[in-house]
Amino acid sequence: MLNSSQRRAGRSLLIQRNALETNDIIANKNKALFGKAFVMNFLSSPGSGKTSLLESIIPILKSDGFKVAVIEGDVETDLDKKRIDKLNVPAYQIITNGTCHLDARMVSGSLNSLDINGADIIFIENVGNLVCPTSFNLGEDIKAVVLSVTEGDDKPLKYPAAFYKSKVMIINKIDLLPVLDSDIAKIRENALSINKDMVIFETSCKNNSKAGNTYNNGLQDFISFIKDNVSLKVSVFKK
Ligand SMILES: Nc1nc2c(ncn2[C@@H]2O[C@H](COP(=O)(O)OP(=O)(O)OP(=O)(O)O)[C@@H](O)[C@H]2O)c(=O)[nH]1
Ligand SMILES: [Mg+2]
Repeated sequence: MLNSSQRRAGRSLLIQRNALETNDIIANKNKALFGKAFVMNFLSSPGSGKTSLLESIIPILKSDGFKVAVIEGDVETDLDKKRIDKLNVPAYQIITNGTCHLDARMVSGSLNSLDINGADIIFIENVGNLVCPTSFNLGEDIKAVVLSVTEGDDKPLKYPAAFYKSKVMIINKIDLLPVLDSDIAKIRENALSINKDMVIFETSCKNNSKAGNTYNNGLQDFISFIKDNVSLKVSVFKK
């Protein structure tokens, strides 16, 4: 016989399971609406560089002829959308009013206003948080986790779901490595111990050429990965 707190815990688990099942149903509808567009859902801690990555890669994708749209998620502001607006691509800001993640219903609502007609790529920037966003499928093709080198080598071990569920990891802010004791090899090793198939890129969104730095900023490799996935999505969509 269950006591009252066990019954309460059971009810709460049931509610959570129903919420996730409902979320999955809406996510599948989103996926259908996304059509042939390749959709990437960016997860990360606050400030790892999700918006900066978009600012760095979208102009290149645009000039290569790709049609891009962006769905921004933020707890409180539309500051990120304002940054994306400067790139002249369709963008929509979801403000969650305190909720720590995007869910499929919020993304579904954004599709009433956002022009995704003919889009090749839709980027979704989730709320900065390495925990809650991992539980909610939005209808994306892949999740991409961004980890900046300032956050510490141990983060894949401490927040495993974000790394387990992401097909790709972008290790960002590599321009800062000379002033940190961060170990890229350790970040890679820890991430691969959680997800052995993870594709990993090392990037910098800062143009330090004036400072005489000669590192490869890694963005071209990441862009090639996105383009390959656009082609793959189109070929699967045609079948
Ligand atoms: N040095 C360096 N700074 C970076 C890099 N990428 C982003 N930044 C800086 O990091 C800060 C946060 O970048 P954002 O792009 O706003 O990060 P975000 O992940 O979108 O942040 P939230 O949306 O608040 O979660 C800004 O001051 C950026 O200029 C990088 O590659 N190198
Ligand atoms: Mg941002």
